[in-house]
Amino acid sequence: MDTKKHSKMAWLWENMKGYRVIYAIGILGTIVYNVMQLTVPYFTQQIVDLFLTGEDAATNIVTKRDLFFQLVIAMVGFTFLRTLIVYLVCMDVEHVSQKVLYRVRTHLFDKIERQDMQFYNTYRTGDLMTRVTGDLDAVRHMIAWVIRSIVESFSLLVATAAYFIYMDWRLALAILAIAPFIMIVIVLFRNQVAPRHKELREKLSLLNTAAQENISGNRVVKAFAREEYEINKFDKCSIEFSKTNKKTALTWITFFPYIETFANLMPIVLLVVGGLFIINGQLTMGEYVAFSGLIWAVQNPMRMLGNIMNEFQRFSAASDKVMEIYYSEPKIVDKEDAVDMPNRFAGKVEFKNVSFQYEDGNLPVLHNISFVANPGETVAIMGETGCGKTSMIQLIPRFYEPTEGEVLVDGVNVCDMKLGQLRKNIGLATQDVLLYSDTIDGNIAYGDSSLTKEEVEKFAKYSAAAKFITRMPEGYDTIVGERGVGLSGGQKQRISLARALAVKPAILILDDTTSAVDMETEKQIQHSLKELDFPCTKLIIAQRISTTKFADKILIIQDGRITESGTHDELVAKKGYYYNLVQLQTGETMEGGEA
Ligand code: DUT
Ligand code: MG
Repeated sequence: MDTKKHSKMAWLWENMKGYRVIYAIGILGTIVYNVMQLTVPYFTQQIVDLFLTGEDAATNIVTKRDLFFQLVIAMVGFTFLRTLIVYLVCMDVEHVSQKVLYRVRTHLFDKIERQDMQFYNTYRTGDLMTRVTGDLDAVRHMIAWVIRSIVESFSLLVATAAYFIYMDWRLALAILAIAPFIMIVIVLFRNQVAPRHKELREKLSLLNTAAQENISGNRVVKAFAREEYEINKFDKCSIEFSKTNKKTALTWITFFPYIETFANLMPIVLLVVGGLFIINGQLTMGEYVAFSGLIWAVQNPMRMLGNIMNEFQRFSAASDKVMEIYYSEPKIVDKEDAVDMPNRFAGKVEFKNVSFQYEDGNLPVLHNISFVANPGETVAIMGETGCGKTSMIQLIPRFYEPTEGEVLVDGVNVCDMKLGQLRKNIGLATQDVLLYSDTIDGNIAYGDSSLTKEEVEKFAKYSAAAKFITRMPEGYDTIVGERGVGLSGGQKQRISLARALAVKPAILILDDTTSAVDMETEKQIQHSLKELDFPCTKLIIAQRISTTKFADKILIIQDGRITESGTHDELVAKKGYYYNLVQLQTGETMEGGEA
């Protein structure tokens, strides 16, 4: 993920495509309304010199009455116009910032959605959530406020400086001589505050992660009565965040007095130097009033710089995080010369000397796995927990790629196929069942939204779910998932099975999908899996002999290696691991029966 190559401002500019012109107009407007600030002191100066303190003030007020009113009306008119421009500029930059926010957010979500499994092992949900919410808002704030404030400060400063120099360059230089000192303080401040913002960003991410994990894992917290512990843990994160926030704010407070002192020196210089100039007759009273009426226009930008710098550093820390995802590329993608397969696969699955290790794991998980599942066959996979069953079947839809060897489907290496084509041909019921907050109907038809109601019901029947669904008050329209009605583990598994079947896959992979259903229901499911009305190769991970007994082939995995393979009868005859398993499971039932 090469964020380094892309500069933040170039990245921002890139995402402003289509809105650059109207943003530029907004920035131009910012310059205009700031330069317009000078008109008020200009008119004041005219009025003071002509009608208040000038030599002919008394006559002027009689003879040039019209000019007096014109000046006053112009002053009021300009103020209104200026307010209108400020309003339009704010609307303009806010509009652009929202458009860019939307664009980047969509892009980020798109990126996150298309990432590999490995990505989800690396990034925590809370951290990703921070990136698409808080961090993105800092980016929006940059467009809507920071850039505009920088332009505002500089245009006001430059315009005032120019006007000062036009009125009296010596007095102007005396006042502006203080500016470089303020700049030095600002640079020192920036060096101190930049790491604070990075730290703040990390702490926020930890806080969000803690909140997210606690909310989604609340059942576990409750089961172990660990509420107190978790509240304390969260509190610690919260205190850390708040401390860092304070530290960041304090950084500004330590620099603020210097800036304030320098800024307040400006009117003093004006008073002393300007006073001397008036006494010497080098400056008119009107000019003095204009100077003093505008001194804030030099002070304010200086004072604002600290705040701007703060916000800029916040943007800087946040955009690093956003850009990391923005430019991230999944490693598992279609090759350029990917093989174009027929829409429906025959369903032959073959592992050839496959070894596999997780990128973040330090030990190989699979060693030299070879087997073939012919179209239409049922292959059962058994083995102790942690032996690598789930890892193995995840190589078929290419969630991960083998470190050695090949996984072939219909004779083609899955790495050479188009991901979309490959995955459309696979129906997968994962070990951890996740149902969406949607109706049961919507969940079953997740992979194929064109499914009719009758078809959904048919697949629910296949997976022995129809009965309990129809018993629910709203049947197939019952909302399930996080905010929906509670379902038992076995009920969820059956909906997940129906969802996998509903895509009528050429290859069906069930990862421990019937572990939570009773024997009777399982028998029904097995029966309907045999009677499916579409051709389908089945790979079934299971722990029960009753599930695997009728498979065409049973693979026993131990420590990532296939140690036994064959039919039920062959493996029983072998008197190895499988035989022991049979003894254990049937023995248990018998003992249970005798007792
Ligand atoms: N493993 C990782 N990273 C992962 C997933 C698993 O390092 O993202 C390790 C843990 C384990 C090994 O791989 O030591 C095999 O895990 P797998 O999930 O394949 O085991 P299983 O056979 O499916 O176990 P179970 O029956 O408990 O589902
Ligand atoms: Mg598993």
